Amino acid sequence: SNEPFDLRLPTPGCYLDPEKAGMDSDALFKGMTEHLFFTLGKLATSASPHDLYMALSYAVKDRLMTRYLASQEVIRKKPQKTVAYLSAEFLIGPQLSNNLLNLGITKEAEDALKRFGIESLSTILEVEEEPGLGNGGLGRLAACYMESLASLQVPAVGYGIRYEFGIFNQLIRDGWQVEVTDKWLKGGWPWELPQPDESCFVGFGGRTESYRDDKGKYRSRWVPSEHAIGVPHDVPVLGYRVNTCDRLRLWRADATESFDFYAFNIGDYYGAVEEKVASETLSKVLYPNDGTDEGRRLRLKQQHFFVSCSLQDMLRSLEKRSIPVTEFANHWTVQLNDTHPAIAVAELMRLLIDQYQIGWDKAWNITTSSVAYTNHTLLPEALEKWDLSLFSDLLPRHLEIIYEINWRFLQQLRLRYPGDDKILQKLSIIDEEGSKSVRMAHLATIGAHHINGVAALHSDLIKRQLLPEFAELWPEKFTNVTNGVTPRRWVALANPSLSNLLEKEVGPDWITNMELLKKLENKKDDANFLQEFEETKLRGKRKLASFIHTKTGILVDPSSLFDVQVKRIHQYKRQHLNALQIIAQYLRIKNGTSNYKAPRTVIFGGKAAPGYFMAKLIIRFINGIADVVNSDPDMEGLLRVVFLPDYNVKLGEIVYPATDLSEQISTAGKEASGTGNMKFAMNGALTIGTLDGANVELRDLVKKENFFLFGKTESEIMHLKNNSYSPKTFIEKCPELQEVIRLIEIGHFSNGDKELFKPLLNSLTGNDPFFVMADFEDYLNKQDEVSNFWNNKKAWNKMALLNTARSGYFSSDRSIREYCESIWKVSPMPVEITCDIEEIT
Ligand code: B1H
Repeated sequence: SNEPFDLRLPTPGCYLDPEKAGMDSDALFKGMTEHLFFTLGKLATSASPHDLYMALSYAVKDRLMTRYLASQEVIRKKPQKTVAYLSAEFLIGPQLSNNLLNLGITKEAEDALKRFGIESLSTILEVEEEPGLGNGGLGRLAACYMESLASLQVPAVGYGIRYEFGIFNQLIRDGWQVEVTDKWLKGGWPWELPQPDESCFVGFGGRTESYRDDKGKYRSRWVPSEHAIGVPHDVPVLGYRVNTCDRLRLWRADATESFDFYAFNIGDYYGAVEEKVASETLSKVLYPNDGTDEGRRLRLKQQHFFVSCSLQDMLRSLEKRSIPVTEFANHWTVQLNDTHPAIAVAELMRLLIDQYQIGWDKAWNITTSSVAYTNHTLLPEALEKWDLSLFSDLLPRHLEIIYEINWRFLQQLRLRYPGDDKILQKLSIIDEEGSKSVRMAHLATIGAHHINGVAALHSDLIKRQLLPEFAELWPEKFTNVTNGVTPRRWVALANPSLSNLLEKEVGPDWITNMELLKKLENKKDDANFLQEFEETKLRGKRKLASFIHTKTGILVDPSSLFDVQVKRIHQYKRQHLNALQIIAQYLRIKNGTSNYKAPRTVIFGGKAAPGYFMAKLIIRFINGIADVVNSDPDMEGLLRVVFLPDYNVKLGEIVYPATDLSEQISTAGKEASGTGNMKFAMNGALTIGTLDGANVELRDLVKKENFFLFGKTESEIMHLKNNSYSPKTFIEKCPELQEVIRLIEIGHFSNGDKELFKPLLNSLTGNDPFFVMADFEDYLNKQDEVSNFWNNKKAWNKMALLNTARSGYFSSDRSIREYCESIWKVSPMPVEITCDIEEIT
């Protein structure tokens, strides 16, 4: 057409209107308009949902900046101890909804969106790509902790890696898991602030040499053969309705030189870019193993890369404020999220000694006063060990330092246990058996002032089984901090209808003081209230049902019992125990012996490590069962089985509010804590579970009559193990189990293929390493009890309500307070903001 094109520019908005501080819907609308136009180069008239997501996100990020800068200023002006949370994983999930909630401008954003013709915020939230920078519980815990730190107004930095590719996306093809690269940055990610001026150099390889310093003293120094540059990308982490905005500082690896000019000059163009390619692979991809240490060279490089950048960054922050580095421990408390960053012990020593010329004893004192270590697993396959040859190849100076730490430590042991060489061998950082290796858990334990487990049982097992001699040596170092999850994401955001009800009942403060939910106990016999409570659950179930239908084509009935197991697929988590139980129920329905007046929808979700054959076979097994069950008319209205592909944070937000029964069925003694159990309970699900990890504490809190307990205890499992456990004896005692096994054997769930599930059956009937057969019968009986309870809706709702009411302990605010008081010795530091922009510029 010949209509003249209107070229008037949108007027820039004011982000610091003293009255509204830019938080009203007009200002948001203006901010979005500007970002659409200037940042994204789009016209409002043709903007896609993704464009609008980007525009709104940029406008919201703008509104974080005052708090973000003010929070850093506070520390600069009035130095105070800051938490450095070092973690190879931060599974932060979608950012937009969380920032809107914490800023308190969700409603304003909805109004602004309406002016672009978008009626529901969810249309925009749905297109957000989540950064999958973690495997599972450990990475998600780090994210919950950062959110609680900010909400509690504690100065903190989360240090990690900006993986270009996060945890793979999972597809299900013919029942099998297929992994697809997670290109989360492809559409642009509006939440990060690259800070190239604060980049750091990191060395690798090469050799050490000795030299004489100006005082004539012999010293050692490292001459690396390779370098990379770490470029920090900061993600603001705003607390709930406070001014504290902490940050995640994620390092991206760059090459030191884009070209090797020598190679370039002699005409080797491809060789010239090779080094660049090699160093950029450093932050390329997250290792997807979740609990198996592969001992890969690139993984050790990643660990040293982000740890070195982070420690240099902390030391530099002292220099910038003219604080002597000897004061390090008064300004930084460094938490190691498992041993993945444990090289920090050696790297901090190296930086202090080699770069800052501080003597050994002083450096050791600084290191051990600032570093603490959280252990997250007892599983031997997850305990990191590095081959000595690989280690000395990559980090020769660190190995020298580790030898010195070890020598001094062993001297101490020799005094305490004269002539006991066994204990020296057992506790040494260097494992001398076979091909020698460096034990990272020992390095972390020796270098840390505190070691904590993540649930009471787990912390106890660390002392009794994992590191008993260390615990005897330093009893004061060992402690427990039971995990927690943030109620902002896992209740307020995920479950708005429950949140409204909670607010109506106990007031809005439950979001920051979950113990207030105890007041709900008064309502446990109030039929009307229980009805309303059930209604919130139904809303969640309808939403999940529609999601399931869209993603899998399976129709499920929202009034059936939603029985859910979502978590990484692992043999110790025993998804196959759940699967076997489904087969037993299927058989009962087939035989007409079922007590299933209680229709069930059993839902699974979770990724398997790409190289973990058994875990992948378990996914195939579940899908085989789902195919048979869902296509059998006899199962209609009684049983449905769903495997939800690509379980992640976003999907979790749909699943937790929709669950009636939470499956927490790991072999006792194997799950360090579990955190899904907490999210389910807060959202009013009942748990069927073993006495493992945090289940123990959950059951104590909600009281035993509100928890479906089954299975052998940790000590019973130990007893079986030490008395040549034989699964056969349990199978022989249980005819129903024999039937289940026979049905699998004849290929009933594999289109007649008798080979497909043989490895799984062989494992279960052979040595059954996770005691599935030993717990089967008890589990099946407990599931019957669950079904009976389900038919008494009033009793069920009461139990569910009591779970929500009593789950406040599992708020990550409580966990973080414990870390602050007993390990970090830091206190909150409120951030004041005036609307005078001069103040902060
Ligand atoms: C947990 C891991 C883990 N424990 C190695 N250990 C990894 C180990 O990629 N790796 O190399 C990744 C992850 N993750 C989990 O931590 C525990 O199994 C859970 O029980 C616990 O709740 C969670 C948080 O503490």
